[in-house]
Amino acid sequence: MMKMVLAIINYDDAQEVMDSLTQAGFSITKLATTGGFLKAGNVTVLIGLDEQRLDECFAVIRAHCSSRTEAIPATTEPEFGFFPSTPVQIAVGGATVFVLNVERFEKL
Ligand code: 2BA
Repeated sequence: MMKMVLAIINYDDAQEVMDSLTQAGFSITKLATTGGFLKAGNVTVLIGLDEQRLDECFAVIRAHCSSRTEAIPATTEPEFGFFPSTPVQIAVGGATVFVLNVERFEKL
């Protein structure tokens, strides 16, 4: 049965992930996307594949997406004046992966 993997990947990891997926013989489509929280560019990769290759696909993504923390400036309220903001640590990297069932697949 065919599946669609939708992988949201940190911009810095995306090129390596895509190169490795292509090298492993997966067909992929890259979408330039933006995270709602950080409002920074990330990459969503669409991968249509047979479900038997799902584990292999996850292994390739996992191998090239390292989870790490990054400091982002906390938002300050203007009415309190211009105090330097304390950075907040958030987790970046890794991948957010959805697997969807494909009802029909045709190349026309
Ligand atoms: P962003 O929305 O820009 O989120 C980037 C990172 O910020 C998240 O990493 C998480 O560590 C943190 N974060 C997000 N929302 C937060 C909140 N309300 N409070 C505190 N920290 C928050 P990830 O969870 O690894 O997500 C990476 C990117 O994957 C997200 O970028 C978003 O584009 C996408 N994503 C994650 N979960 C999703 C979901 N359930 N549906 C659709 N897209 C999702």
